[in-house]
Amino acid sequence: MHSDCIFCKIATNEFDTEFLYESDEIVAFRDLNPKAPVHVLIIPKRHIEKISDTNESDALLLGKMINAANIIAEKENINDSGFRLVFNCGKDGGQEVYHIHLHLLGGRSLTWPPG
Ligand code: DGP
Repeated sequence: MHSDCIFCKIATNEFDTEFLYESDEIVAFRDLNPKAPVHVLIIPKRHIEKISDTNESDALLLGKMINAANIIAEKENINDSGFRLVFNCGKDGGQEVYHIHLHLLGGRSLTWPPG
């Protein structure tokens, strides 16, 4: 828990955030500034700054985050229409919050490449 990290505070439910998914290691909640009709952030409860800080020992956690995204996509009814999973990393990756989060975006046709 990093006391100055907004996502650590969300993970410990300091703000009474509605969780779409929760396990002992992971929580998921809706993005404050949604870029699509469904825009959910899946985060580990453990503070990790950047996806580039992870290594093989985090493989199970990262796999569980993708599994959580699949479960949420099913609940949000975007499994058949499709969706996108994104980790932004660092300055050029457009990362704003330095606690890793997997974006789940869906509910509309997404363009490629992203801006
Ligand atoms: P990124 O650019 O990948 O670091 O995305 C950060 C996302 O986090 C951005 O889409 C907005 C969202 N966000 C930032 N602060 C909060 C917050 O306090 N609550 C929620 N629900 N989302 C937030």
